[in-house]
Amino acid sequence: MAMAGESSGINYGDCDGKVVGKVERKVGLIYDETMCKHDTPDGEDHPECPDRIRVIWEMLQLAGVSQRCVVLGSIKAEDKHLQLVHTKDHVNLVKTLSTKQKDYRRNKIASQLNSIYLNGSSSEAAYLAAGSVVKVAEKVAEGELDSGFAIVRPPGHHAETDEAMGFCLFNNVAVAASYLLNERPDLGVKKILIVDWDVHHGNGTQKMFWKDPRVLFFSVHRHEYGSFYPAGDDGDYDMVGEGPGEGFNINVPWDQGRCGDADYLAAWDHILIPVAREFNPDIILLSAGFDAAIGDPLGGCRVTPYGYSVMLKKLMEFAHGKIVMALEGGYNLASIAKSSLACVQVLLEDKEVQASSEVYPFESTWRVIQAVRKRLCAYWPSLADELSWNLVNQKTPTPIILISSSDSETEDDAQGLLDQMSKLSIENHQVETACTSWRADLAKVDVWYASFGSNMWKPRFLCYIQGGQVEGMKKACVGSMDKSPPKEIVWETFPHRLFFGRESSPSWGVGGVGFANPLANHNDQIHMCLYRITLEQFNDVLCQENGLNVDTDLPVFDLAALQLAENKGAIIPEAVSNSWYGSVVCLGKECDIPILTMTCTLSVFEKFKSGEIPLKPPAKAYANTFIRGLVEGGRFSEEEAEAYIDKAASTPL
Ligand code: X5A
Ligand code: ZN
Repeated sequence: MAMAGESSGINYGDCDGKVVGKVERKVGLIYDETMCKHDTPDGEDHPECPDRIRVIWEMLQLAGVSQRCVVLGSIKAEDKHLQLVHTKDHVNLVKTLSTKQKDYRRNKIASQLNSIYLNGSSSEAAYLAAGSVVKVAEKVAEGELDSGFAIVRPPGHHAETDEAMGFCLFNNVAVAASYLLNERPDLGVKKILIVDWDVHHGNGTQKMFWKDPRVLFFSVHRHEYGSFYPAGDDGDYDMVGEGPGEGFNINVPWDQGRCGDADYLAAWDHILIPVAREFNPDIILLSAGFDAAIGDPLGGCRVTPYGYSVMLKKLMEFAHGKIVMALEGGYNLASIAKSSLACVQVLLEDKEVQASSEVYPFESTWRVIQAVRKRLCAYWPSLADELSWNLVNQKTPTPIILISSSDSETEDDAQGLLDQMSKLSIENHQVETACTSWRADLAKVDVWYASFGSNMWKPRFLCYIQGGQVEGMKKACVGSMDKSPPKEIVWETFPHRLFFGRESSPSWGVGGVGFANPLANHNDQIHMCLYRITLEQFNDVLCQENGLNVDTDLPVFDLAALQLAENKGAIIPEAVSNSWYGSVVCLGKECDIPILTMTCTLSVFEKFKSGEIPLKPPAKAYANTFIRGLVEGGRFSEEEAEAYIDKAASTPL
């Protein structure tokens, strides 16, 4: 097992002086097939589908994890507990749904609500979902369990005091929080931290504890200036609570999709964790939606199971690890099953979390984090310090978890199940349509991709379009989604500097990597091979050149970026801003079509110039591809090509 005691924080039972070895934590689980009966009335597909909780449960069983947990029976919530946060009318409405004789009556009710469907079993499922979260919370608060996960549906965090919305009928987590605070003073829970990592804002929960300082509500979500569901200003960072609750409501509103582990962990490290340390909760309730997961058809973000497990692990240092997870959203069956498994494994403390440093938050992430810190630092002094320049300009650790070989076998089995499950999933189809829509638009626009490096050699460049691996390449390229060859190829010379830096490249191994000076200089000459391709293909080339997956649901370099690059001469697309070729430079136009190349950013160029990053001559195999490209392209004789490369490699900047 990859498990070194020191950093894992496991209960070693050594608090009374004797080391008794690892004591497994008691983790409670509730799952009940009855909650699967809540479904669309006439069987149409809907992302919030019964299989969501089924696949999570099956995954936990298949991985042998549920067997190590305490499995509890579900239970219906009591009306008086629901009424701690909901009106009598709302509770009655949900209660009487099942007594309605006909679907059309329920359909009428549902049609008056925002994003709600109802059938004859919705009421029972809603009562079971809320009651089950209350039950797990009670057991964790009592100390009978260390932590727990209520695998429930319908979800809860959008449900408001008097209104069902956003697939939510009762606000399960809010009912549980209010139950602990108001009905069970004997349990001594005085301060509750609610963490809502569902990709949507927890508008219902926010309102229910708006003026309550006993509940610190933290929600991180896509906001996009109020355009993302549930649209409006409620999820903005200046919504901090009111009266005695002022400062006890924290929103981290992403202003773009695509956020991933690095972005979420930056919000953890620079907002949530320092605040949690000050707040010092007695228990943590987690609105655990998995719709920020990579592959989610509604969320568009890219949090991995590792990301979730690190976020959870970081929360376990508080409240003696008393954490109650309640499922909220999450609509890609494979993603939610894997993410749930990763989380339960963290609750069981059987994985060690380690940091590496390969992925960075977006620039906009730092902007949002700084705005939140500034708005809330009056209440939480630990947010007052300015984040260091180094931090916001440089890398943030990416989490990885060491998985032992025995673990990965189970994961392989689980993968098999997931493969089967994903065939049943309607979401896959939706993912595909979301991913392909931008492609159609960008496929209509042509650009020249100007290559000054190994891509001047045509067979090498074709790998980026058609996929494959040529001589000397370390690994195969997947190619572009559009495999049509370049429409035209021309050669041109530009007033930029060719130089070599860095140690090695993933495709060529050890040896310098070629760059063009991002700025023009009339004493310099760089020889370029221009391929006329579509803007869609250019995106895929840009991704492959920077080691990103081409299968992105948003373009890295869209029409707006093209416009900016044309006007300003260069732009740094956010998704590649920390990569080697992080800057897209527009060198002008040819036949009215913009000429684009990719190179290092100006700030990296400055570091080469100052010597902070050393120049490195190209390795022989790498240099040969330049020469081959220049010669086979008819630009130079072999001697001329060699002289050109030698000069670029030996002249200081
Ligand atoms: C719980 C949850 C999402 C509602 C989206 C409505 N709800 N378009 O994820
Ligand atoms: Zn959601």
